[in-house]
Amino acid sequence: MMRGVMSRKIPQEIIDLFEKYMDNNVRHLEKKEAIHMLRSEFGLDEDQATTMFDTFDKDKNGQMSIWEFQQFYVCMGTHAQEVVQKFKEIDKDHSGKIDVNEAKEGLRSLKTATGRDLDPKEVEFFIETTSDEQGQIDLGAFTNLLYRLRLYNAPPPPKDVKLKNPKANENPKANENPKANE
Ligand SMILES: [Ca+2]
Ligand SMILES: [Ca+2]
Repeated sequence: MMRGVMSRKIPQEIIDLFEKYMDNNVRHLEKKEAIHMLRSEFGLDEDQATTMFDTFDKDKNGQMSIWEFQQFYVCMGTHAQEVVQKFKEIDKDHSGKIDVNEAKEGLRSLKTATGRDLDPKEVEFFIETTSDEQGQIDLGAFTNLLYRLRLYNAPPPPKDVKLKNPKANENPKANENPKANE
């Protein structure tokens, strides 16, 4: 019973860092303090820190709670600046969001956990699973994408594998294999 409680505890390094910027014993930072923290601890500039704050202020109350900070820390950690830089590189027209074309181009420069390039099929998969209904990827979704990629250690898909084609069932040749009709 106690163990379950323990495992949900926030790691000490995260608490220590957060508490350096906390007033009193309230476990949240006002926007201004949070941005100050993001700048001094993670080397972000004002704009980048503001974007990060807005991205991770999940409940949009203008404060960063220690839970929100933990999310930031786990997703971005010391890579925050790198991630923002990468996002800007890929967002070629500086619209603040990555559209499908920018993503197709940009994701080719990203690596998986094992250090290989993404296969075009995987690029499509990651775009589909990351973008919003308008097919756009914002900085928050992008950080999430990079986080997933850091854990993604699957082998490259075989070259001759065909993606599932819904029309395959209409192909009469499928009936050549009797088992297909079971
Ligand atoms: Ca908040
Ligand atoms: Ca764009």
